[in-house]
Amino acid sequence: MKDPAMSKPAVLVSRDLFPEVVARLRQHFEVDDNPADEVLAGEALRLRLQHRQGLLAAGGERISAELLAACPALRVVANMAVGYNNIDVPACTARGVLVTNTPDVLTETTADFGFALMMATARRMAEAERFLRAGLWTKWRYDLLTGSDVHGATLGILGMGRIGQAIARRGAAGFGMRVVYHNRSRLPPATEAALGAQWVGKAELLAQSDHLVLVLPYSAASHHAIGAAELAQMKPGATLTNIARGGIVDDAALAAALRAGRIAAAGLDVFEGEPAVHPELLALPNVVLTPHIASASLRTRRAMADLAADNLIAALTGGAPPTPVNAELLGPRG
Ligand code: 8YV
Repeated sequence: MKDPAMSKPAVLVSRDLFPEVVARLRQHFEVDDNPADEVLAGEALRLRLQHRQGLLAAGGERISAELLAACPALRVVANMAVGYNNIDVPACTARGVLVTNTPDVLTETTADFGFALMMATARRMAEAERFLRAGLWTKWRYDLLTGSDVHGATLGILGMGRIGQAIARRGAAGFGMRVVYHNRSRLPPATEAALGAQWVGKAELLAQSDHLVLVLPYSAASHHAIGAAELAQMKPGATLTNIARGGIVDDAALAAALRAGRIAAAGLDVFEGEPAVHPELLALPNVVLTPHIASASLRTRRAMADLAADNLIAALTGGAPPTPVNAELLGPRG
């Protein structure tokens, strides 16, 4: 019989992942992986996670207090994402379960995508491509698919963390945009000056932005931060881009505003109830839709997987996890 004291910790890798990363984990752990890439939730997740010490949560699995209660051996949840609204962090902390995330490695890639989605939205690129592929391009017209300018326009950013700041830099330095932002905590004046960004109240942000980009974390407080009332305060020709989380925008209210021409267009990488997409959004021409891929460059996804693995390995082998969320569980360091 195996001596349990000698056996490796057992971990679950919730979704199919880079084989090299799974192989590295196997050097340290008994790994239950998921090459079939089955989406694990509810009972299926509970059965796979029960009796395991670690989870590499690669697909935004929901980690609830109820699941934690059913998995008393669990010591660490390494989330392969910077956002961790899928995890009940206070419940994890109460049970001594360390939570880690993957900040920094995805900042520039995600900012690239946010800027690209905003540009595609302003310049109607998805609509233009559909038009061409449908064989509708038969002649030049002065107003064919005319959009709104990005250069020189006012870029509004709601949420000014690492990714928001990286988008601000692109707008100010690369496109001569005036950058306004709203965030609960204001940046230090020197950081604002370096970014060329000005703090404004939320109402001013809505009223002044030509292109509003959402980059704030999802929480009960940010649920429907953009709903009918907020959309009504935006400029009629404005665009709205959401690369943050579904649920920050009221998708039904957005669809109504787009249908009514209340704002010009929207670019959405995240949705309420994704991967389902509100049917009215799917039917509208003036919305660019992408399947939650803002961090999806191959290099960045590999860096995210590596960082999640580093966190899992450190947490279960007595090391210092590089990016803890509930760092208070680690006690004083250094
Ligand atoms: C992830 C993300 O791909 O990091 C995040 O918060 O939204 C994405 O980079 C996604 O969360 C995977 O579950």
